[in-house]
Amino acid sequence: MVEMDVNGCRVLKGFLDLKAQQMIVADIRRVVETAPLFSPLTPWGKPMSVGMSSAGKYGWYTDKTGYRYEAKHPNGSPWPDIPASVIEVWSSVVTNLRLPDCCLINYYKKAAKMGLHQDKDEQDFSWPVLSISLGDTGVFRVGGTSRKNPTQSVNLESGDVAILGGNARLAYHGIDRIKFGSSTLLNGGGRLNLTLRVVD
Ligand code: MD3
Ligand code: FE
Repeated sequence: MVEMDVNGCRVLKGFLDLKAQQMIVADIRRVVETAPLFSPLTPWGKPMSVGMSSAGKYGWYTDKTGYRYEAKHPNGSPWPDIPASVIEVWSSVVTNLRLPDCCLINYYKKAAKMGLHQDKDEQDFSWPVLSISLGDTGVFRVGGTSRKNPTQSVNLESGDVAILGGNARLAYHGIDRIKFGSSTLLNGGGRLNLTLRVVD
């Protein structure tokens, strides 16, 4: 395991071994059977290129009304529990004093990307966000707290864990592109990213 600092983001390269990655993928497959992936509409009415769902007390959601957390999937069911295999990563890297309220599931196919943005729909920015990357490599870009600040890029590969806390918590960040076919972890390819968040 190698630890990197990318503009204040801690990236733990190779944190999860293959067995741990496979366990988490199996658990997330069960989550999306109950809470299917969907492509939320941005406030501008354009569907996101990333497939999304969530587990936990809250799920992140967007439509013409704006960005927010919701207690239910758009199908009306409560979100499934966050799998223990995923909670385990949070407890070992962040703390076991408070557990995350949301595990946002992002699924990137070949052409999916996520533009530079800040994560600020949560109530308390003193809690970090933890990210788990699975499957194909994503080219991740992170800057500062102003859109004008310079950015750095790093490849997020399968098994990498990133912790976004402190000054980096409100950094602009995004996924420029997916290196489709770079991993064999997911049948059908693509990239799965899980972000664990304390919401309220
Ligand atoms: C830096 N997801 O869901 S994870 C998101 O790979 C999101 O799917 C990306 O950005 C993905 O909001 C990036 C890494 C990440 C997550 C949260 C952050 C980086 C962050 C919050 C603050 C700064
Ligand atoms: Fe984000």
